[in-house]
Amino acid sequence: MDCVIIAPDSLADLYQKLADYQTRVGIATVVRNLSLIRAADPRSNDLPQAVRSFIKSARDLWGTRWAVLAGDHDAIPMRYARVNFAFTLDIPSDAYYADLDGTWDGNGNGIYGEVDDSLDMNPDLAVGRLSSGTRAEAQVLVTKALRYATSPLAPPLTKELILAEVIVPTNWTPGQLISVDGAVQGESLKVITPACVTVDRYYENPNPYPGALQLTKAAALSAMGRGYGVIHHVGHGARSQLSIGNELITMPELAALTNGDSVGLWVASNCASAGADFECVAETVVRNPSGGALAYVGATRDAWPGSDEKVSKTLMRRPLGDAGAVGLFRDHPPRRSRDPDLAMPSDVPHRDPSRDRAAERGQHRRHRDGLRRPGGIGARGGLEGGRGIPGGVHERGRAGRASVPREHDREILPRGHVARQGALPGFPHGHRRLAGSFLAPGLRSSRRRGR
Ligand SMILES: [Ca+2]
Ligand SMILES: [Ca+2]
Ligand SMILES: [Ca+2]
Repeated sequence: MDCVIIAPDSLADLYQKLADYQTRVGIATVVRNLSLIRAADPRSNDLPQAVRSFIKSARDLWGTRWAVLAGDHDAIPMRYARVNFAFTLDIPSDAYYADLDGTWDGNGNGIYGEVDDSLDMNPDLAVGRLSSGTRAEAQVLVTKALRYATSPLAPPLTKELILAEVIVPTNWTPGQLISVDGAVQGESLKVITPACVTVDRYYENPNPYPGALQLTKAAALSAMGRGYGVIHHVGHGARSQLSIGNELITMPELAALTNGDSVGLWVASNCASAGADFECVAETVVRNPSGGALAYVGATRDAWPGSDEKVSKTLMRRPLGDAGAVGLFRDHPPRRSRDPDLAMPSDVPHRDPSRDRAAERGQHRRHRDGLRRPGGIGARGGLEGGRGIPGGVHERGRAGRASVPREHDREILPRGHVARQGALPGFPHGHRRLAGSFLAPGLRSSRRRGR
């Protein structure tokens, strides 16, 4: 069995259509109901463990190469694993289902992903998520995947869109010194596209890059609505927003995209936009019945400019480099997490530890002490996860246990509300943007820019 689709009982019949198609075209695929998987494995401590045991059995007994989690986080939870960073963080990830070595809780204390748990972190099969909460959403995902597989539109396959803003400083205005420009990553993505691909680039700071166009929200939405085979966003992000220069694109705006069958893969180099433990940007665009995205690769929590670029480039080199197109359920060979190219956030070389400890922890404390608001964005542990499967939401990142909203768990504020600026290189995409949101109004910096 090449592929297993694990689905909540209420959605299994819909995903059976996808399995039937896959099987017909030579990728033997089976749908397994969640309740049966759980009932067959009473010794597992919880549902994620039972699902992972099933995937491991499929891999061992059938040689399964792809596993699809065909439900939202509520039905098939991501595993939260612990990250020790400036502070301890528990980050949700589907990498738990892709790395099948050990238990992810080697010391047996119920906390997953600790250093003491000795994770291998090398994916053993490809895992993606078709994040559907309702039958209507599942129907959209199945329909889009089948239409893409059976009658793809040719033009978008050779069109790539790169949207990149200045990352540091977050409040950048023309003329100001730039520490980290997403356009640099944009250019490095451009040069690895195959010769047959036309790349449209919109940069907040386009002047140094011949051929690049001025990034604005209107230009970005218009381009997204035209439809591309691959769309990159390099910048700040949040669960429910994408930052475009000094503007924000919201989920309702993404839900209103009408690019029809001109759908493709979105690759997010931003914070938290695939935070599927909430309603997120990734889910919004793949669930859009009138367009949006076919698939989305992004972070569930913080993303980091350095590691992000390497993850995105690796992803693009494989599907586009050897086949010329992103194929449904295409395999992306595992990549070792200890690869120095994929540094953990704490390994990003140009971070400032003193800032971490003082500023960040202080922010965290303020946040924890009651300035929380519902909704908002997540953070991500920038590390490879399993492999994205077009047609679904894929979450990169290590994972954590308790769903404790941090300061990342809130919306990005428009730039005018950012209290501090001048973040350091290595700061996650979206983090600094949030600083103002958990300062009490009276503490808000006078340096804010009212743009
Ligand atoms: Ca543990
Ligand atoms: Ca492994
Ligand atoms: Ca969700």
